[in-house]
Amino acid sequence: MTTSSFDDQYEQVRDLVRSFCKKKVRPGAAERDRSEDFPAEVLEEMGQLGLFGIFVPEELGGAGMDLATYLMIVEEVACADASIAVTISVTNSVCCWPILHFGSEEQKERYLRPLASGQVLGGFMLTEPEAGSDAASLKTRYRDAGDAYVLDGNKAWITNAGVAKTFVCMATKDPSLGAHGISAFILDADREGVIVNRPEQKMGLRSSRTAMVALDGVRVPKSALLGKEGQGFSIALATLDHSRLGIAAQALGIARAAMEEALRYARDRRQFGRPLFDHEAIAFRLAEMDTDIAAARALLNEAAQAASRPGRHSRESARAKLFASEMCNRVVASAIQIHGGYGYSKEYAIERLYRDARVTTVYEGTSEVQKIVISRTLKELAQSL
Ligand code: COS
Repeated sequence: MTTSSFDDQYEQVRDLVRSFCKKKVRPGAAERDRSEDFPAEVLEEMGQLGLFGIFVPEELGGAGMDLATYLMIVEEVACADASIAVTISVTNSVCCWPILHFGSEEQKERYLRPLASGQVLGGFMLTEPEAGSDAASLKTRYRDAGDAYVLDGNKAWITNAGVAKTFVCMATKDPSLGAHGISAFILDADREGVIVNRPEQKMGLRSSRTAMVALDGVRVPKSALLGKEGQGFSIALATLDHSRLGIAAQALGIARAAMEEALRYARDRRQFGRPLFDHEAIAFRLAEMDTDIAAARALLNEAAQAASRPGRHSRESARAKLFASEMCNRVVASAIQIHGGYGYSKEYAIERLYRDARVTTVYEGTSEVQKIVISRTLKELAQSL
């Protein structure tokens, strides 16, 4: 494909997703935030548009699009409803992506087709009650039972739990082996012993589902092993290097929505005889927000380019996720400030955006974890000087 036909395709997809979001996603976002209703119907339509198998090749039923297009889609959807964006990004990034990159041909054929069609949602089970940032200390065990593996343990903060059918799940053969004892499995949620707790009551992203999942003697066939035995932690971290870009894109989308709300308010609200926009304190704050958003976009583009080349891109992904998520929280806080007292009211969309933004510096690796990842690469760099 030539560059211009590629650009044309990118713009066509963006226009399609933007117009879908305007008609079908944004209008119900505030109500879903209140009711915590899971948007099954909207997601079904998004599945028909191919938004759940964005990188899955066309021959496996996916949309066969590239990373830049994926990030643009997540940003557009997050700008309309961040809860829906996370449901999409989790299915694409932490479920389809590792199956596509580490799965056997049989696993790809069996799992990617239904995921890409949108009939089946996906998820990722790494975090546990006692293993958050220190993911390698996970305790969910697997044992070899001859013709099957048997999984036992508890997984926490599992996005799409209760609504997804396919999970990539990390478990250890023996916690004393550390990272090297961990293997990855493809887990069907309807297997006996998979027990989904009641959904978490969250501050934001309230119409996305998150729950704790207990694995009680869950038997999975030997063919459920993803990659090689002992490769699970590496698969998890490579997946996170990739998926953190989706969270950066989600943060950009939320920040863009906050910027739009702030601009509208600054245009329409008058104080001291003129629109807020004509007060330098407000105009300069808007200028800083605009610059912050543009800087996050530039870092995300750089990280997406690095991710499209062979080799690890941990530092670039961590930088993009760190900056975009912190930026998003700064921008929504500024937008609240511009709204004054009205920003504190549920009557205004900015109140939801403020809550939705908060988790972006926490999930898929806290800002502190991103700094660990970046500073480790800097240490290697320092040693090579
Ligand atoms: N890609 C592939 N493999 C990687 C990797 C990457 N980006 N980073 C590390 N690995 C491999 C390492 O090569 C190492 O294997 P070797 O010993 O054979 O070299 C192994 O994985 C362990 O790596 P490391 O020693 O760096 O692991 P740590 O326990 O120190 O990891 C961090 C530390 C903080 C980076 C990791 O635990 C992490 O990212 N935590 C956050 C988890 C997270 O984001 N959770 C959210 C889940 S989704 S809501």
